[in-house]
Amino acid sequence: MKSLKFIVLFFAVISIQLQAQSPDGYDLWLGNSAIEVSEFEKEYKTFTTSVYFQSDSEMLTVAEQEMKNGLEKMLGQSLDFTKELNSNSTLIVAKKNALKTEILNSISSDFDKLGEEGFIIKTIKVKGRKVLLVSANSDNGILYGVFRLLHLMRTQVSLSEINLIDAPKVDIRMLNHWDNLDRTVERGYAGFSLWNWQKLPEYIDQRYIDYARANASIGINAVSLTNVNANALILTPMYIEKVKALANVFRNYGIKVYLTARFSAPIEIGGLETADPLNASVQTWWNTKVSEIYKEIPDFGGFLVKANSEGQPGPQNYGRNHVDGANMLATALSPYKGNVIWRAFVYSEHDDTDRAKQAYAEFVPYDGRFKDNVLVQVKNGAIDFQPREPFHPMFGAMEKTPLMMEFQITQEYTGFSTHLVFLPKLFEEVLDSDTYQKGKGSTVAKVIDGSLHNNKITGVAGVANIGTDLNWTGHPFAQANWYGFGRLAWDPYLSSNTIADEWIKATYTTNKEFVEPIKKMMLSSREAVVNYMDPLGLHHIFDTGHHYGPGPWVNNLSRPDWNPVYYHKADTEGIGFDRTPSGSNATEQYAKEIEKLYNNPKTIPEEYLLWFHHLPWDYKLKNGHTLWDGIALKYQEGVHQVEAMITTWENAKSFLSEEEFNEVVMLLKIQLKEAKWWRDACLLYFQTFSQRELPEGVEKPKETLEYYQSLKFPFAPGIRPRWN
Ligand code: BDP
Repeated sequence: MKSLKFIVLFFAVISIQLQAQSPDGYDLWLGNSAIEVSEFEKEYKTFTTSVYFQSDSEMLTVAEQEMKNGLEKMLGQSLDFTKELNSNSTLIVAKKNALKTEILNSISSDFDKLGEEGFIIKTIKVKGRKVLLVSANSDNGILYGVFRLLHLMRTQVSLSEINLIDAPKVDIRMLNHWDNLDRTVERGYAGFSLWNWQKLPEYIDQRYIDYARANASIGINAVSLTNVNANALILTPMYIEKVKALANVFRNYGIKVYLTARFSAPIEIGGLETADPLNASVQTWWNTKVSEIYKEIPDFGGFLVKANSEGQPGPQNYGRNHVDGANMLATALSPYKGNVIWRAFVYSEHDDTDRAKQAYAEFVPYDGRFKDNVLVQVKNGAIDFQPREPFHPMFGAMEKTPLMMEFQITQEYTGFSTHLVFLPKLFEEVLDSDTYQKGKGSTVAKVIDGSLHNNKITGVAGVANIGTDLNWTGHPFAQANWYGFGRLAWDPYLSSNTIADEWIKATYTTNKEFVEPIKKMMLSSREAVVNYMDPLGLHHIFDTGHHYGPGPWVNNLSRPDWNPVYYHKADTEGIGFDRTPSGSNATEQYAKEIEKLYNNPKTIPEEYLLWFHHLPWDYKLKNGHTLWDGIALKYQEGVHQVEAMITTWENAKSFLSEEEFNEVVMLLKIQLKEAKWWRDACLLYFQTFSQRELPEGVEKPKETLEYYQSLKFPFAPGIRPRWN
């Protein structure tokens, strides 16, 4: 009998564990199922015996529904939500203004730390009874508190003594969708655009709601819907109505909508002859356009603008500058408290100085001249979202301009949605970098959250990796990059370790035997991709156009700085881009401390070596290897790291459903094949210059260089379309 009971219990536990997973990945880290049986189950059930939820606004009604659904699914029982706060309440979710004095007295000072979006989750004593309280100053804060509470339970955190006060450190936490109106997604590897323009505004796809819920759960509060390579049609009444329908869905989840503004829109859809920002009729056109938008979308966020960059129109077409352009749009938006997010991703075909220096040269002289509602959006590095880049020198150079970080969540240069690469590790590295702008400790995170320069407005943007794929992001582990981006935008000081831990527990299981090795695999995956694509500071050696696979040999594109040979500069002497005073002197754009460190190959961190130095093939690395051997061994190490990832995943099989297991195993096997491709293609090509044998331990390439050079991928996803 006893053993029968045990067997029944054993299967009950197993079945609950299996249920806890969502094999198709649609539910993301939010889960949609019962939580694992745990030591805290009783505690959670006690706290949720009688729930009071203040739901006197649309957003709070949505939050209440989220909470009820979430709790009931997790706890596997229906719950009693009351309309009255009474002496039986075990969980109270209410804003400060709805709390009784007896509760308020014990926590009132906490509210000062919450601002508009923060929340408190705390166990308090009411008449000798333990009560769990979720509170905030605003509806938004409650919404975030609700999602955090659900997350804490899903990841099995004890609530019995909880005292969590959390508020975002950054104002605008934004996804940039590079989605075209025909639903293709530039650099998108997870299907088509979520925005079904054809059926909008009438048809509201459930995915819009699920998308908004996922974003709110990690604190994302802004989305720009359209490609930075913009189409002016989005600003016409027909599309504004569709945008309004999306904004109506997102509003209840605390998300504001932004649009990309094509600078030449006054000509293309306005019938003007010019888009000159200093022309009065152009300013009037934008003023009117903005007022039309706000009439429909009163909380419209503003415009994201790519101007005079890669062929996009901009103020320079009229002999004006970035300040003229940004301030003109800022003037139109400022009566409505809208913002201009002006991108600094510029490099010119008429400028033959090092591309890495151009954005700094173009923008830093304008520091202090932008209007208050302008943020300048800067990519994390000075070239273009490479697997590793030193931080962009603009982050240490503009005191009077709010600089918004632009990360790329979509994996344009890190193996598309095919490779498992945990990007928060990259984001963290950038945020932790010290600019030395105001002495030691002036990290990029402090520039971004405004604490270094006391900025009035702050922001972080990530180029989205989301599409119509059933699991949203293509690779199941690419969900962790969306998740991690949101968490870091909320708190740029979070560690990638914490983020990986949270994500694994919420998405799969809290079982240590699974969590620890998988976390290790995720945390090492970013270094793996650097090793098998771009070791020791190599960069931009991707094949043309699609950026899928290696193309270090490409040398025939119309602009020098589009060619990989421009970046690695390999010759019979050596390899690397000299950015010291003997070369382009890009190092002078950094603070003295860094400049000195980076100018010397002996003191520069070796991961940036060939970014800043052209060195002989026999140059001795810190580990005693020659540069040639070191490069080859790094490529090989990257391959080994992917092999280890496969072993880790295979060992975790018992925790996964068959679909979950198989999907990732197949992807990892492609990743391994492609890591070898990168290694072999790059080493064969660089060997034509180094004229040296591969060192011991590096596998011999299976194909010839000519073979790798002959590979073509005309239909690789995400290729930049000819949009105009
Ligand atoms: C590059 C992409 C290109 C984008 C551009 C940008 O290859 O598709 O349009 O950045 O950020 O990374 O504007």
